Amino acid sequence: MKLKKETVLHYLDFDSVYCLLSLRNAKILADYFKLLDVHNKNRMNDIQFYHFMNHVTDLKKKEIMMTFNMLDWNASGEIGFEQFYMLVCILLCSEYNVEKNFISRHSRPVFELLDMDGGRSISPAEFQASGFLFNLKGHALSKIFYEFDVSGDEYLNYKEFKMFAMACIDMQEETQKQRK
Ligand SMILES: [Ca+2]
Ligand SMILES: [Ca+2]
Repeated sequence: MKLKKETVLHYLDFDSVYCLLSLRNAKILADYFKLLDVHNKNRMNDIQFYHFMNHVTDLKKKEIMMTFNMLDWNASGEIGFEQFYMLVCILLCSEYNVEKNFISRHSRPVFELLDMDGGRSISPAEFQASGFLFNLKGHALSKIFYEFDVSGDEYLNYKEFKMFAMACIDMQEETQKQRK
């Protein structure tokens, strides 16, 4: 996943260590969310979401809709600002190549995001399907999965996922070294 050039998101001041926006910038994003929220419901539906994502990212329709379904975990057909905020932080992480930082800093919300069926564990299919959000691909993904599935039941529970999230700190440092 990549952000398109010169989107509104590029004007936000992003803390790439904590993978969060400053309070002031979170407020700016909240105002932006209100602008997109043409129905004045404090919510965003899948169509609005599609247009926003299509405008700022290179994701295909299928991936955009999958992202929406992940964020809309209770299948209400809408997402709120909290989910939108998290999504924007993930988008900015991919822009600054700190996706793994995000996973390590926010392991609980990421776990819940990836656990699409809400079964409190991540299946290989869920892990594979959501890899595009964090720019984790194919072979590397399944290698990671089986490395951290310590119990060998072909699911990552939160404890196992947390170990992966912690290992992400080292993986992030590796990535940064390679980029230098
Ligand atoms: Ca699951
Ligand atoms: Ca397991």
